[in-house]
Amino acid sequence: MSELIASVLDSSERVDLREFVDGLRGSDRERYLLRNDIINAFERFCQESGRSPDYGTKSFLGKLIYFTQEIILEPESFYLIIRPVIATQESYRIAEDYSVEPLTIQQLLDVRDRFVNQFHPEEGSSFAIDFGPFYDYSPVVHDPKNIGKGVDLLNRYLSSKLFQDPHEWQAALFNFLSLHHFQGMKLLVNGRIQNRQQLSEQTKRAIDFVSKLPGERPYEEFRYDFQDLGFEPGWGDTSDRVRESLDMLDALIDSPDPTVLEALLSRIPTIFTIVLVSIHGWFGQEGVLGRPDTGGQVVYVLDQARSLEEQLQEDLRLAGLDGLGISPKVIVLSRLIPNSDGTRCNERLEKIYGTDNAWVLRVPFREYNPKLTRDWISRFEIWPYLETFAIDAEKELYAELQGKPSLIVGNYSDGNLVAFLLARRLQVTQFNVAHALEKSKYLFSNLYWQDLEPTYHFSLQFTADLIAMNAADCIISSTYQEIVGRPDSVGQYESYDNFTMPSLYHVVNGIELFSPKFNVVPPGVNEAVYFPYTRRAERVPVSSDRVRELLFHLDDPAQAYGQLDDLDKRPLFSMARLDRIKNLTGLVECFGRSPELQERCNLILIAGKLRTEETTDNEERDEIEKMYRLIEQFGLHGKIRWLGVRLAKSDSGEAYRVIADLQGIFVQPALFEAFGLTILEAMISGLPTFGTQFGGPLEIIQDGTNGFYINPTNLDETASKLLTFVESCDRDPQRWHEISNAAIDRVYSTYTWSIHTSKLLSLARIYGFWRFTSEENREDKLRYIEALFHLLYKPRARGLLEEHAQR
Ligand code: UDP
Ligand code: LCN
Repeated sequence: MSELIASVLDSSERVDLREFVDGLRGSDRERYLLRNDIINAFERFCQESGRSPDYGTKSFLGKLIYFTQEIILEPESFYLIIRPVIATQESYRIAEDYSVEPLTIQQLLDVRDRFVNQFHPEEGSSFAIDFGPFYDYSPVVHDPKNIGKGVDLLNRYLSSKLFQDPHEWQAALFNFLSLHHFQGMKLLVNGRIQNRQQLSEQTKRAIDFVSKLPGERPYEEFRYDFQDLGFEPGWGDTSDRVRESLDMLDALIDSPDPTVLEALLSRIPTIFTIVLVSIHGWFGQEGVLGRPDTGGQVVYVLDQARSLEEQLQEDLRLAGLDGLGISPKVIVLSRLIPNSDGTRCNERLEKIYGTDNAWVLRVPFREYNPKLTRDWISRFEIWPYLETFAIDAEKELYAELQGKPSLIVGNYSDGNLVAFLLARRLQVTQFNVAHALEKSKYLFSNLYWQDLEPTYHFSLQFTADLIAMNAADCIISSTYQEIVGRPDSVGQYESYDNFTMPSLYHVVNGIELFSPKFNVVPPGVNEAVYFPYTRRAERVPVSSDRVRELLFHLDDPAQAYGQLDDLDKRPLFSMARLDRIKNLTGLVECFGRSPELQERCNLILIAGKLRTEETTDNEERDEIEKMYRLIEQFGLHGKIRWLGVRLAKSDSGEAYRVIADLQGIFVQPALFEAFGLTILEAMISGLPTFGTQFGGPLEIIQDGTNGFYINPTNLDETASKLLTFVESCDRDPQRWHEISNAAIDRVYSTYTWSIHTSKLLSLARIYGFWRFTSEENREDKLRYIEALFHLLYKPRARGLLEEHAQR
């Protein structure tokens, strides 16, 4: 990259760079520009200076700007933070005389501190958090495009260990297989096999034995002969399946290979009970979606719990265990909210619909401050209550499971922290799902953390994130971009690689992005609720009528604001929680600024609430006020309809379909969207979807093929993209169908829960084995993590608790 900088500086483009940077300065001598600002400014610069149309892409400067993520302007010099390839970063100081100097991470963090006036070396250096050394013992992915396929690397690594060091690693495999039992029942290998040598010999004998049996002989019929050979249940339900499994074991011992390792580990029954930790918000099955902090994560976890139970049942049947009375159990661990506002969040246990043995288990926060802890608490305020929650939850889980779970999956920063605390105490495999890392959602959230602290408490959240993501055995991400972004944008996990929390700490190596712990496993969509509008036979006409009435006609001020003047216009539809980042108000403004769009379309929004008195959430209140302001400002009466309702699940599915009946369009205008389940729901329903280009939708949608990207920070451009599509559909109705069909195909081919869960369970078994074989190596990292928890997290959490007591 330094060559590219040299090419700019050694050519006539040096003057262009000076001109561009001077233009950025404007009247401010000091400025901090992020990617979106830089790109917009450079486009403006090219236009205003009358440069040729291809200057932006062909010039050295254009190329340099393409790689530049941040520019920090100081009075005399400036800094370029460049991302030459995914997951790598370089930074340079360019002085007034155009000399160039590379910066170390530590120097860059100091520059950032200086920018916010928090660089005070005379008072001592900053506390540096560095996880780098703890990853030295584990394998790393080399090619950034393989990031997120960690399990492939892990299988290769583990099988090469078996090959290179057969004594030690076969012994590890033998110990692993001997360890398993479920509620007192021994599984897989019994005491008749004493060591790796005997395991190899007995495997061959057992293969010989089952080979002589008829293929479909049920396992129960030869269980006792098999036990004499040293093998217990778990290898298969029929002689064929048992033989297949033992063949894999035999092959793995004699000639280890990653494919066989993966196939064997994925089928041996090591997972029976799973705990999914999802704490904040209102975790329930009815009447909760759209409330603050209550959206896609609840949908994701409930659908995942159902699907996991189903897949585990199938796996245990194939392993020959269901006939022995072994059945799976899935528990969603959440928070019990005593003042439950008409929901079931005050119930300790709630069965998950459509399952045999999946439950929501709710554990209350301890009542340090009953005024607060009896009510819903914003996810930004939850931190002081989590450690004791984990302690109490552990007891409740033991009571429910009569033992410890096989796997704990955390969700979001709070759930992941609790998953870490539980997994550490119980010595269980820990998986993390981020859903949304707030660090990327709120720009400058770390640099200005002190200003934001009273509202967001990011110092606690980011510390919790660092703790949980480093402790996790495996991180499940919904997209590749969630980990390391795209060639031109930083990933959500990548943003934890290095950052400063001025005056609190410097993170010089926050997460190893090349670690095999990262795996992309996208979620699915509940296909019983969300399905294409064309499947008329599965739709219930009275429900369609009721939802249509609600969306377009119902005159009830408690539920709807605004009546539409012209019902023949094409509906633009959106549904989201009313938080700032969801940016529904941005969509209203975009619509308001485009009379042409208003000419052709109505705007219909489903957004939680209509009245500020009904909410205790700050952002929700601000957004409600802003929405009314914008409707007035742009005179949108008669053109917009805002529904403050919480739809039943089936009605929300029908809402998308009713809009699709009218050849409408779904718009997701979030300033940042980690993944975006509404995008999947809209697409599978057959709605052409315009999704934000910031975050997950960028990977779900293929622009122009099965949907479109929008830049919600550029409202006029967004309006014009919508208008172009609407006009093309008006001219040629086939255009709408083309995108609609492609959207449906995209979801069915890539985003289903059955693909998700079979992958997740396979990972749980493989990472469980890795954990078992690397136990000693992990201890040093976990001790470091505990130090951060006790010395950094807990004192701050205690401070927040005291603050709560003052309220
Ligand atoms: N949802 C809903 N009613 C609302 C708002 C949202 O039913 O008023 C549902 C929506 O159908 C989707 C989920 O909540 O299933 C939102 O998920 P998404 O991933 O889009 O966003 P999140 O709210 O998790 O940030
Ligand atoms: C949270 C979010 O903000 C969404 O982007 C995701 O789709 C949802 O969780 C489910 O992972």
